[in-house]
Amino acid sequence: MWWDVTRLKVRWRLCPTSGDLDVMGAEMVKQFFMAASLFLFAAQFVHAQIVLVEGYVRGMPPGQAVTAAFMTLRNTGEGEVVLTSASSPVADKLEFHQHSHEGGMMRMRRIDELRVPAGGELQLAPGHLHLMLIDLLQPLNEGDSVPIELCSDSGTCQSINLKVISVLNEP
Ligand SMILES: [Cu+2]
Repeated sequence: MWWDVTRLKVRWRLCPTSGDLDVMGAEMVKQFFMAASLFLFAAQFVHAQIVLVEGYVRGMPPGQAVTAAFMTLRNTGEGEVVLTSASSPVADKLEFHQHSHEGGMMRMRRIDELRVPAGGELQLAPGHLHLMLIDLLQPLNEGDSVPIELCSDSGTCQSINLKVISVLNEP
């Protein structure tokens, strides 16, 4: 970044206007870059604003390849957070799903993103939105802690941990 400032200063010098402008211009450029870097620094924290209120992973009988996770996420920031992907070491693939009733049948379909409103909450609950864990790589036993990484469209990811609750003991 400072190299860029130096280069701009040199360019300014090539300008046919007076030397005073040269110094002032360079100072303005320097201040602009300092302000821009501060803004970028702050922007990274603006997106680290999702808090896990509660949640769990549904424990399934042995041999099941898929299960689901349910949770309440709170957005403590002032901007909407759009989650676009999730991953976990316990499953090959994680997808955001939505349940729907079609012709009396309960179906689910994959959705591209989850939107957590600014200052609000998003609920993932049985029969509604959920996080699907596909192709489980290990058995999930009651009480196990499952790390899950949630990533937003800004490229920021954050980790949460959810306990496994057996489908038999589900709240
Ligand atoms: Cu699903």
